[in-house]
Amino acid sequence: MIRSDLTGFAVDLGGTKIAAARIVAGEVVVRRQADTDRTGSPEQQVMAMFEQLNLLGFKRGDPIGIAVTGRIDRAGLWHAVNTGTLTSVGGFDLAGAVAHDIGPATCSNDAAAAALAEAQFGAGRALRSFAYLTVSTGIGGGLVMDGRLLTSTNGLAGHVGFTTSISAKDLCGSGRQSTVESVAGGRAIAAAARAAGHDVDARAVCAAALAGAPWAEAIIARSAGAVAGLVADLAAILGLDGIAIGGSIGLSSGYLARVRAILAAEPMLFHVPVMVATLGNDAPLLGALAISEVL
Ligand code: BMX
Repeated sequence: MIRSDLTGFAVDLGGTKIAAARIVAGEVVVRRQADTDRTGSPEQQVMAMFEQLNLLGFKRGDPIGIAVTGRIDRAGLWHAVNTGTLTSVGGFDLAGAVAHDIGPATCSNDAAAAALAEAQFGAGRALRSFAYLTVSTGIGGGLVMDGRLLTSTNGLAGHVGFTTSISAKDLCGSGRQSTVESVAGGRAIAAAARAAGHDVDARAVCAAALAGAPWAEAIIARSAGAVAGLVADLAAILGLDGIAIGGSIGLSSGYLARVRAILAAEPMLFHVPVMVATLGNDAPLLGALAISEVL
């Protein structure tokens, strides 16, 4: 796949924001964003996608890719893994509804799409064993081995945020205890801030940590520590050549440096080059459009 061949539209529906873009010759030329209604029905989520696309000038039949938070199984059914993030999405025929309301489109997980884009056009180019991690509302991931995105029948492959962490102690919205996501993701960061008496979102906690506020530094250090542990675990499982970190928290100033510093304390064998996702917030959008060639 050549990046400049990508022309069309893409949607990235995350746990906090829904982004839509018009892509011309591999570049995002117009981008729109709105808040995700986390409690909305799946039908309402599809309508929200359609509204954003309409405003971008999308017409039925234009090439389009859709990436969403949550797993998409091989039958095209969409399920929240963390039911605290999307409260009303469980086994919905996303591919069918999109085909009916918007037009035929490939639907994929947001982090899997981003992983593919980073592997083909970004930080993972030329790496044989590559992973992408998004640190955003949740902790998502995609694994690309020998140029192939790892997929599974149930769509759970790559959901690395649902592995466990020694820094975690809470019950995750996935039903698992002590997951990486339950301590490191944006919702966990905001909850920890609330518990510390600061009713702010994860982005504000990142900014406060950067400015040196001790309460915020403690929360972000815990998140980065859990992500560094996950990186070392992935190194052990896959022998990674490199791992790119994206997502609104992962891309925030100082976050990657914290992950690298904590990873440096692990034995040498588990050190993996940790890179910034070079496509930034465009990665899931470009991947959503590119992935139709793969799935
Ligand atoms: C969660 C999970 C993943 C997703 C990841 C990042 C849900 C609803 N989401 O681990 O499918 O890839 O979050 O997504 O179960 P985001 O919401 O942070 O963009």
